[in-house]
Amino acid sequence: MKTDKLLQIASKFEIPDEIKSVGSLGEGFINDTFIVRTVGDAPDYILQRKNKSIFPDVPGMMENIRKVTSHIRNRVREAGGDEMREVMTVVPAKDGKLYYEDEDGEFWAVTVFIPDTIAYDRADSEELARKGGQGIGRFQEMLSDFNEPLAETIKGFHNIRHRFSQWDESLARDAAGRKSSLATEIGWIESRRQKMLDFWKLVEDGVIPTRVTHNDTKINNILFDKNGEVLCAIDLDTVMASPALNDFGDAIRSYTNTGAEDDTDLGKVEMSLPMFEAYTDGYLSERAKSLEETEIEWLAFSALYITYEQVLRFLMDYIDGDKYYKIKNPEHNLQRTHAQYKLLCSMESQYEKMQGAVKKLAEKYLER
Ligand code: GN1
Ligand code: MG
Repeated sequence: MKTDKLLQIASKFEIPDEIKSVGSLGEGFINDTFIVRTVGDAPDYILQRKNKSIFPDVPGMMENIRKVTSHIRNRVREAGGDEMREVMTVVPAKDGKLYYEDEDGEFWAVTVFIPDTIAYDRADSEELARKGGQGIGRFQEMLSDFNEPLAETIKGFHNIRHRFSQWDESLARDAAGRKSSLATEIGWIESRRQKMLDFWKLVEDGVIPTRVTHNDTKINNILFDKNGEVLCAIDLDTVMASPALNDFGDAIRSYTNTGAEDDTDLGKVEMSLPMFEAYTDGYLSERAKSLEETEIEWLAFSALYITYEQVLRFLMDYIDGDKYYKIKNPEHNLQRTHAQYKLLCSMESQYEKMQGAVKKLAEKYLER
């Protein structure tokens, strides 16, 4: 993307300081992210082109983010925290909207860049996993009294019944002609279909409550400070109503993986039980008293659920001809499928131990 064009887009936002440069940042799978550097000591900014084929209602999404960040900002202020570092700050466009739509119909948004932070791609210590769990626990806790309506930014995002309807259509279309070579992988999905639907039924029936959650809690969506403390959750595009369990499960999917999300060396991919225990410890230290008993009962299962969903989503995108996730090679979505399936199997084989750890840690914080 041309610098001139990026500078022109940045100039549409309420950035009071003189802009020095705009450069690419990070490796998100969905949006395109840039950093806007300003002169002197003034803050820098994050400029994002939101992926409108994935987010059909960017104005609604930005309104969600505004509501949630202003709620969290109040909580941070009440607690005497630093409201420019412990929550994201949305910068509106000069016309007052929370986004700018360019002449090509692309949607852009700006937030304040928080300096001196670390975003990890992988958890390298139990301490980090514990802090990460506390961070998401605190995020959920701060939103526990949030009661404004939120737009559903992606329909049925963690709803496996909805995912299966997409999956069935995708298989019927076989858009890239890849289905016939994927009998084994498709079997992985089908053999667990009923079990996953049975779990989701508990959500549909209200046995497991729906709350306001982040929905994309992989480790690099949390900012840590230089002392190893969690500052805030970023990438709030998917903040919406969902079971709290999904944030836990998605975090476990990334914090506990001893390999990479797309590792081609499957021997490296396992779920680390000590990392599971550490994350769960951090999470429950913040949330044990607020969660319902059924949520605690299904906490360990949520890791299997979200990892399974991720296998399905990567495989479905491969079958669709790679339309959703950015890929680095033609087989990337299949590699991701295999690596996430290996992780799922590792979780399944340790499931009883995971349940035992949750029970023990919940008792610790509930002093039962
Ligand atoms: C995407 O945007 P990013 O890279 O944080 C995806 C998540 C997946 C994740 C897999 C909106 O997250 O749901 O779990 O990739 N986000 C969306 O790494 O689909
Ligand atoms: Mg992200």
